[in-house]
Amino acid sequence: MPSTKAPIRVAVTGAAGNIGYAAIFRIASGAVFGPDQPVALNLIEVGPGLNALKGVVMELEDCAFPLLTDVVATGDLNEGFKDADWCLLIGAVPRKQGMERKDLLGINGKIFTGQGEAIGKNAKKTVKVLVVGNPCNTNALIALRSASGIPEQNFFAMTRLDENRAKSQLAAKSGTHNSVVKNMVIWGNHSATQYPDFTNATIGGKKATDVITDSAWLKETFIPTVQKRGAAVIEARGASSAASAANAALDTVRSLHFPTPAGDWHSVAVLSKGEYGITPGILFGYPIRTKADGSWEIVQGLPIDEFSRSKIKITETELLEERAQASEALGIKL
Ligand code: NAX
Repeated sequence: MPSTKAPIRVAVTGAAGNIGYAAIFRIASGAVFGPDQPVALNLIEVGPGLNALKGVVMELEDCAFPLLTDVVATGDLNEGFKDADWCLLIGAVPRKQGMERKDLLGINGKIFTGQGEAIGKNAKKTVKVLVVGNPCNTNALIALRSASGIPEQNFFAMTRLDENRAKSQLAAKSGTHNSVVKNMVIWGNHSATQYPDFTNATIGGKKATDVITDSAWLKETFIPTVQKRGAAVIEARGASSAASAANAALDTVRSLHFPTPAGDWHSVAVLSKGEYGITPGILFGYPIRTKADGSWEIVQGLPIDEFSRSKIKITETELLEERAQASEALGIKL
């Protein structure tokens, strides 16, 4: 019997790209919202991606997914974000050789300004927006500032891939399974300045620092391994993380849709209002708990030692620079 629930409509930009392709079939299969929740997909592409998207739509048809009620494939943002409950903003222009970060922020800034405006005009007022396309924290800030009528707490930037990478590294080092590694915060930016916080992490219910007593490894190997994991994957694969990035995007959506299990949290970047002393007005990676009513809160009161504080400062400084550079490139005050 088909479910009588109203479908959840998910808009995905860059839908024919590597991450998009790895994500949308799992959304359609029920792997994100559950086995009795119908879904509809609005797939958005540009340029040559639009042609590839025709093939993706054929493949979706060929899956005959029982939960998939509707597929819209378009290059038009108004059509693409129409009635969306969720927007996964994956498509972005990659940094090319010789391109300054400021140039990249300017180019992507224009894209995320347009997408934010179209989301404000067309999506449901309750829409939640997850930005994956890099530089994702600042792109999300630009989309948030451009989307009139959508609450600012509905904008997120993805740090979940970093969280998953960090958990996996701690599990390997401690000889445990990654499912028992919990309470991992990725503070700050999804970039090489991010701080994967081992001081608050737990392994099998114990402090990670009591299980892994090699403090030099935690400070000098673990942190850079997580920070530079994306580059290591590119080096090995000849292409950037795609399946693991799609998986992390879907983990993020699931973690924001369903209540967080007691005693744990998940990492995602949200608009800072000064929590943990961070400058307000940047999308900053925090520990988040999703409540039963679907709203979320930042976990408060975690101890931040001097080492952690110095790492958090570095990533905050980078995000403030990104905000200033994007503001300058776009000619607006973000
Ligand atoms: P691909 O180049 O494979 O795909 C990007 C797709 O987006 C292309 O099909 C392109 O036509 C489309 N596109 C570009 N501009 C668009 C626009 N304005 N509207 C709609 N579609 C548009 O890249 P992929 O490997 O899928 O990566 C996508 C983005 O994810 C990149 O910006 C990448 O840097 C970022 N990542 C973010 C991660 C994170 O943890 N936040 C990790 C993985 C990844 O590096």
